[in-house]
Amino acid sequence: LSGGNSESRGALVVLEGLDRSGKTSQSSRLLSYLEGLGHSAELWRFPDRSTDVGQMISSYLSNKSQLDDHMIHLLFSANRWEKRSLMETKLKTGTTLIVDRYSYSGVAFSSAKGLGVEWCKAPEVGLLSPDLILYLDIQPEKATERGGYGGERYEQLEFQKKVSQCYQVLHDASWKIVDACQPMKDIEKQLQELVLECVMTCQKGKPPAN
Ligand code: DGP
Ligand code: NA
Ligand code: NA
Repeated sequence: LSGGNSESRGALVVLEGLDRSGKTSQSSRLLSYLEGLGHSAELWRFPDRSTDVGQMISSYLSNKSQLDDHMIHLLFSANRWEKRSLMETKLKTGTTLIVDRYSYSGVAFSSAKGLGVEWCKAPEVGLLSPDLILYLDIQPEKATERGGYGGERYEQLEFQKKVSQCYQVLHDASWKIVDACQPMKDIEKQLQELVLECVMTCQKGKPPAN
């Protein structure tokens, strides 16, 4: 059974973690894995820098523009909202989405600047809820050792320490925490098992969280 079954839907799988935690390379490995098994899957990432809003975000991240903390928070959120209906269509028609960062980055990075957590969460309400949240767990000090940061606005140890603390406050028992300091192959294996189980459950028609 595949996309033709109206009960069958794709899974919304989100990867979260600090900068340099390995989300991006693990996301593309997951995509190859699912495709290799014959599943319909796509790799998405937020911020999606290809849109007009995404370009404003990109310019802010590369320090080419300065924006009020609240405003950039809302732009990141808008960037998720502008993809919401396409996201819903893909999931409904049976495509699994592996998403590199989502609302949790929004809340963790902005609350790390001192904005209130509840204020940060508000614009995210109504976006689709993930079926699975994978957190690639790494100490901020360890992350900095990984070939250095690319020089974007948030890629600084002191700030990443705050983001790490904010993620600790955010996550609940449903998140799957994966130790990002294990050998790459071991991380890959653990992620594959978690994602495959989730994909199979969604295929069987488990109702979406919202
Ligand atoms: P990436 O393209 O995954 O390297 O993300 C770019 C940077 O933006 C990274 O430091 C994480 C941060 N970021 C991602 N999403 C959000 C968000 O919604 N709000 C804020 N404030 N920062 C975010
Ligand atoms: Na980054
Ligand atoms: Na990334």
